Amino acid sequence: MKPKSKILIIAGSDSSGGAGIQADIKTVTSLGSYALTAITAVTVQNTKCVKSVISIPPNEIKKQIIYSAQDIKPDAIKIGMLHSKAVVKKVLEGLKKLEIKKIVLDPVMVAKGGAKLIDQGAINFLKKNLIHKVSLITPNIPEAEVLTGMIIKNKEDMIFAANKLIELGAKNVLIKGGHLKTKKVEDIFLSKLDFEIFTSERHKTKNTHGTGCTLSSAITTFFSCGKTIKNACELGIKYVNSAILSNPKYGKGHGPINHLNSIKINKKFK
Ligand code: PXL
Repeated sequence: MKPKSKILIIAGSDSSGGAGIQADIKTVTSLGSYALTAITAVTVQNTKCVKSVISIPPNEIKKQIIYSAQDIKPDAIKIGMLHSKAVVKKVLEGLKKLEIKKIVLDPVMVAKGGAKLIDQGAINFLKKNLIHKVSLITPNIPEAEVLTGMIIKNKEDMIFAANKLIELGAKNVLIKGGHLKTKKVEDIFLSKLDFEIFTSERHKTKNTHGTGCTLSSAITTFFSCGKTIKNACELGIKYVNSAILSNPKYGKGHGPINHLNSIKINKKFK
């Protein structure tokens, strides 16, 4: 099988393998595309907590983006953890050189165990300078609250927040409803011309580490292959739900999901 498309992933490393760039690469690969990367930070963590975070020098991040992607031209870009204003700035400089149109931004802020992965300067700068340049932004509820300055308690608040993000310049918004205590999970998709609520079953498990990274990478992969951004969101949500359902129950904390759920393993390798 040949890769269907090429995706550049700009994100941080998660040593436990469940989130961050590891989740991104596994997702892109499992969905049949080729992943190239620019690593923004290295985290030391397991399923229970984040021990430490170190930054990659911002100019090295820009160089990874340009040097790799000018040689192997990506069809789309997924952006994850950008922890400082200097990093956001250099990523923007890198993106300007590449001129790729399909970009999905997951505004990563906090790890599952509560560790902060971004500083306030980066949030302000990202709001002003990055949101309007990407095709889609995929905040969860706490991230949407930070970006809009409002409290989100229900579906109506989610829709209001999505409108606020469109006012801020976002082209397409997917606010993920997993953090609300509703029976079903409702994700809100909004653009200037379109609105959709994607409803999924809520699976009772603590093993949801990396769902945000996985979803945004899955959406980027489907989008890169020619699906509309809305359809890519719907397909990405389905992939994440199957990955949660078949999670391998690894680790003592918030375990990873099963990125391989889309692959039928060749019997010869069993
Ligand atoms: O799930 C958000 C996330 C993104 N990027 C990195 C992470 C995490 C969560 O742990 O470690 C590198």
